[in-house]
Amino acid sequence: MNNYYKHLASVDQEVYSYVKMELERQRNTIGLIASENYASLAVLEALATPLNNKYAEGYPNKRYYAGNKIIDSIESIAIDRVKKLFDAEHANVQPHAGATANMSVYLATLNLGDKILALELAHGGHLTHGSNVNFSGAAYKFVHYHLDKETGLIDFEEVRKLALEHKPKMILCGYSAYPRKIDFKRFREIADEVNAILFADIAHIAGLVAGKAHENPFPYADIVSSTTHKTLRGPRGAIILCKEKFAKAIDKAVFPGTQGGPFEHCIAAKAVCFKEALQPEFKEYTRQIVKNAQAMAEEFINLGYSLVTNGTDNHLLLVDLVKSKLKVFGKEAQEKLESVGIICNRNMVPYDTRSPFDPSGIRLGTPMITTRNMKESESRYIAELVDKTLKTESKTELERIHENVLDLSSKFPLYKDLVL
Ligand code: DSN
Repeated sequence: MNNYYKHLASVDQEVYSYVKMELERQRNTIGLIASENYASLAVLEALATPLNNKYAEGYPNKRYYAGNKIIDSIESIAIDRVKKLFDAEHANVQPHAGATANMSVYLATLNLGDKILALELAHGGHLTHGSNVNFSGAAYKFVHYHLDKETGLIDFEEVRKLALEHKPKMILCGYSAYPRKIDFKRFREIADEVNAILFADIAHIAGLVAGKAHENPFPYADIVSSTTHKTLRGPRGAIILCKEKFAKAIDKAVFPGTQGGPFEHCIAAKAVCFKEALQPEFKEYTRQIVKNAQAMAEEFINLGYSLVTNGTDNHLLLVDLVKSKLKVFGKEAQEKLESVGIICNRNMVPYDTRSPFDPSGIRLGTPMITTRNMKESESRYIAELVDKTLKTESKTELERIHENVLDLSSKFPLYKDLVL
């Protein structure tokens, strides 16, 4: 069979060999990072096209450079598909990343220093939701709501109280480490009480929303942002969806507000991803993501672990290692798991008393193993492997677990047609 990357291999052996190594790493490990996925070869092929070469500042039929008729068709297809997927009135498919998408949303709707009510980062929020080491925290005045200390759920009483007290111009929902469904209607009611814009950042759950395994933020939200590479399983990049009344301001804030030329090869790959997500199989895929996460959560609970909110409704679980009475915490747990080929990330848990560098928890997600066709039994088995890894000190035992991981990985092959 032909080498998939034969030109790369002949021009740059150094980069090619790292690509090969990374492919092998992905094939031989169990990926549990809740924000990652394996894009299809169709998506990857769209990324590696001559569309990369074109400058197309502006929007379809309103470009600043010549030669954009075909590019216009591609971007228009992406826009039409994503509007259909999320039942959105308007879509901008140009944001290069989730962070620039959020920056554009703020720029389009707020003045510097305006107030935004959002979830605290340490409780599952995101850097662009007002962290003081991020542009958002420097440019806007964030007030943060929290999760309930007992249940780990969004404390709507606090959200309402803070909204009434601070009268924010925007209320933000949508998170990076929240294992439960988001009640968009409830947020809308609070936003209406104080006349705030409701902004949902659904980067983590976009695939679940597209597959109808989670409620759509529309019609409740005014504006929705998302990355395209997480549960949505597309190329790296982002989108902004909004109600028609924000369309002009959003488009202006993306270009020329925060970005220059759009990455049209990424936009083509987004179009492919939206097509894939519109298929009935994608619905099945997203339902299986949730079933796998729930099976994994159940197994952890049976093994005596404490999970934030005691389970999950979506694609991720947050294991509280301190409450689970383990002797390893976030940093060591992440490293130990990597040593046996299980890849996850350390994570703060609500009201964490440890540092972000070595927090109390680990975050585990099932989008990647589900893409590899693993089901509930494999999800339970992975929980057992995680448990054994975290509890043993024996080198031989860790080597045995690594063998189990390699064996499981080989039974669920990745990118079979990709021959390097
Ligand atoms: N880095 C992403 C995550 O892991 O949730 C958020 O941007």
